[in-house]
Formats: sequence, C-alpha cells, structure tokens
Amino acid sequence: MAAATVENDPTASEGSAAAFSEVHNPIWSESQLRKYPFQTRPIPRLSHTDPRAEMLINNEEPVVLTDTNLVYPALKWDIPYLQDNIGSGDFSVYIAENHKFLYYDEKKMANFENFTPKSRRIDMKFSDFVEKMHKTQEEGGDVRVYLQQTLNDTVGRKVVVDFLGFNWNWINKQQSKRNWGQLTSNLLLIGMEGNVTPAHYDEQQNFFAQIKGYKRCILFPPDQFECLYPFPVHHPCDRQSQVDFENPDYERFPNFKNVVGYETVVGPGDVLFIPMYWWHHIESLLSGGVTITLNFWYKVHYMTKRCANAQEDRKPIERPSEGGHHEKHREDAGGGTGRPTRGWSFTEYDDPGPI
Ligand SMILES: O=C(O)CCC(=O)C(=O)O
Repeated sequence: MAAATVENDPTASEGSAAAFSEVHNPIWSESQLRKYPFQTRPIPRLSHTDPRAEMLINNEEPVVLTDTNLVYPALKWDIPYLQDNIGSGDFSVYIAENHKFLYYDEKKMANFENFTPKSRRIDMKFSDFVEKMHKTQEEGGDVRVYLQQTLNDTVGRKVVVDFLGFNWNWINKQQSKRNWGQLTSNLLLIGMEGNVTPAHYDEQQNFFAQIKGYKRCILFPPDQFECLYPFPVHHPCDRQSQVDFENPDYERFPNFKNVVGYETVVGPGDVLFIPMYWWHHIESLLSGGVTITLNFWYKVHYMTKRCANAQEDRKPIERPSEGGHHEKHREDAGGGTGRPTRGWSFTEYDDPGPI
C-alpha cells in the first residue's frame, strides 16, 4: 500500500498505484505497517460532498471521508489536554501481554472454563492510565496498554464543549436519511504505537473518527465470513476471528488463503465508515506514537441481504462446537459491540446546562 493521504478513485481496483495517483508529503511509511500474507485493495478516500461517498455508504461499503469536520474540536486532544479535562471518572484499560488486544466478553467466560484471556481489563483514573502507559513504554517489553472507554457524563466541561462542537449536523443527517437507529455510544480509544485490535465485526454501523496519530484499518466484507473463522457464538471471543494474521494456521483455517481485504491508513480528521458486519483489523502504526480515536456506533434495525447471508453461513460452521444452541448474538449494553457502555446516553448532551 502506498504511503499517502490523497484522494483516490473508488472504482479503482487492486493495486495502490491506481488508487493513490499523487503522493503529497507522506506522513507515514510502509515500514510502519505490519506484514500480512494476503492481498488488499485501497479503501477510497473522498470528500463527504462527493456523491460517490454517499453511494458507498448507501451500499454499506467502507469509505474514508476526509473533510467532514466531524470531530474538529477534538483534533487538539492529546494526553496533557485530556489529563486536564477528561474528568475524574473511571476508564476501562486493557493490559495485554503483547501487541494484540483480542477482545473477549467477560460475561461469556463462564461458558468456556478453559479460556484464559491474553489481556485483562482494569478500571483506573485517567492519570493512572497515563502513568501506566509511560511506564510500559519505558520498560520496553511486550506488555502494552489500551484505553477503551465509552464517553459518559463524568467527562469535564471542556470535553463536553468540544463534544457539542462536533459536526452533529452532518452525522445526524447520515443517520436520519438511512433510517438508522440511535447513536448508542462513542468509544474513546487511546492506544500505544503498534497496538493491534485483531479482526472482528460489530453489529452496528460505525463512523470511526481518527483524532491523533495514524491507524491502519484492514476491512473484509461480511461475505468473507468463511475465510475468517469466527469463534463460536457462545465463546467469549464471539465475533472475533480465530486466525492469527501474523502466523496463520492454514491447516485449521485453509480458507484464510483466499481472504482479500480493503485497507487504508487514517490520520487526524479522517472518518472511516465501517459498515456493520464488516470485519475490521486495526493497528496503530509502528513507531507512530500515541493514537486517539472516537467512534460513533449506530444501531440498525434491518439487516442487508449480504449480512443476512453471511450470518446464515455461520450456523453450519459453529453448530458442532455449540452443543445445539441456536441463540443469536445477544445485544448487551454495548449494543452488540460487546464493550461496556457505562450507562452513558447521547441525550444527556442535548442540554448540557451551564458550561
Ligand atoms: O481502533 C481500534 O483499535 C478498534 C476499534 C474498533 O474495533 C471499532 O471501532 O469497532
């Protein structure tokens, strides 16, 4: 993939040269990307005013929108600013023994007694997270931390003001014209360079707004389900791929040889549309410093044919290990994303009171 952040043609097919016709001051380089044994095509980068962008979103295909100003007031967020203004609430921080933060649903752990997670979640104050992150960096070992916390009403005033200044006009229109359900949550992700969120899918539409640093996002359409081998529905890692992208076991997962991804690198101000049920693998670039992202998850009360087919395909794959259960994914407090929401509700910000 070419190191660039320029407009490209959404109709371009394989090969980065066709999609990235010009290179202006690349801000990252190929050497900052991890190596994987599969092909990818570029995700188009377009202005939000480009009709092709609307078409892609309507078709539930990914696109990077370069100029929405969705989180413009947050582009000044960095660790010192957040330390002063994010408030004194508790933050979910995952600590992993290496760079891979394979998500697991704590509530499903009782279903698989032999399951030992490779990361653990600890609730801590923001300043403790910062200290932990610096200490981890200084130690230079494999251990890493990743803050993943839904914004809630413990955030400080300045962050509320920033939040109110988001481009709600644009995003609310996106929601209403497609008849999506409500915005369920905004997950704030603060990661160390090199952190990886392995491939998984969520059951919500996602506008993924990059605030600080660069993230490589590799997406796979729902119909590549058979190549990605999700854990069984009742497993704590439900909705996550069992395949280790860095060392795929082709004997267990032979169809992984056929997987083809779509990829992009997002930087500050970019908004990636991750359609629901699209698999996504996300990595903070190597040697790229801290990354900050805020996502916008929307519930949807319909399922496209493409998603329905993929979910249907899932049954025969999983039934043998599930002991005959036929339950569909449970919608938890995270709206089917599996992550805790901590009771925050968007409407609380409609009238913030005196600021
Ligand atoms: O940014 C990440 O590391 C993961 C984010 C993610 O999976 C999501 O927004 O759905």
